[in-house]
This record gives sequence, structure tokens and C-alpha cells, in this order.
Amino acid sequence: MNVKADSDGGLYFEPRKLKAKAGTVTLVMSNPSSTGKSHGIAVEGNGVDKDGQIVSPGLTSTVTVKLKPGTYEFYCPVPAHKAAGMKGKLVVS
Ligand SMILES: [Cu+2]
Repeated sequence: MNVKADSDGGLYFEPRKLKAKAGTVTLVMSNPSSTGKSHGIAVEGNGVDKDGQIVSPGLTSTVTVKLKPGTYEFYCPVPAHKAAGMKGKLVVS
């Protein structure tokens, strides 16, 4: 499942909503060089809380989690980025 960090430095992810089947889910976040910022990908909810690595512009961060059906949040683990809007919803069924 692929997510892209903002390519204009605006602190958001594209898309903001993801759907997955229950089981092992891997989120791959590409951080375009045009963001000019380091970003990462993390997943939290229903007892799960896992951060992928924070990567420089031009690189990719991945996180793999085992998920049950439910609603989770994915976000950027760089301090203040989540609060600024770098987050989205992951619905697992
Ligand atoms: Cu970020």
C-alpha cells in the first residue's frame, strides 16, 4: 500500500485515506525530493503503535504491522508533522 508525502512541502499525505485487508499490512511512503523535508510513516490504533524510519527527501520509509479489522491512523513521526496535518485514516476490514 503506497502513500506519498506532500510534494510541495505542505505537510500532508496523499492519499489521506487507505483501505486494507486484515493481516500483515505494509505501508510504503515515498518522500519526493521536492518536499525538502525528512518524513516517515507510522501506524497507530487498537493497541498497535509502530513507527517506520524517518527518511530524507528522495527516499522511502516503510512500516509493517499486523492489523485486525478496525480504524487506524497513519501519520508522520517527525515531531510536529502529525499535528500540522501529516496524518490519515487506514480502514482495515
Ligand atoms: Cu513529516
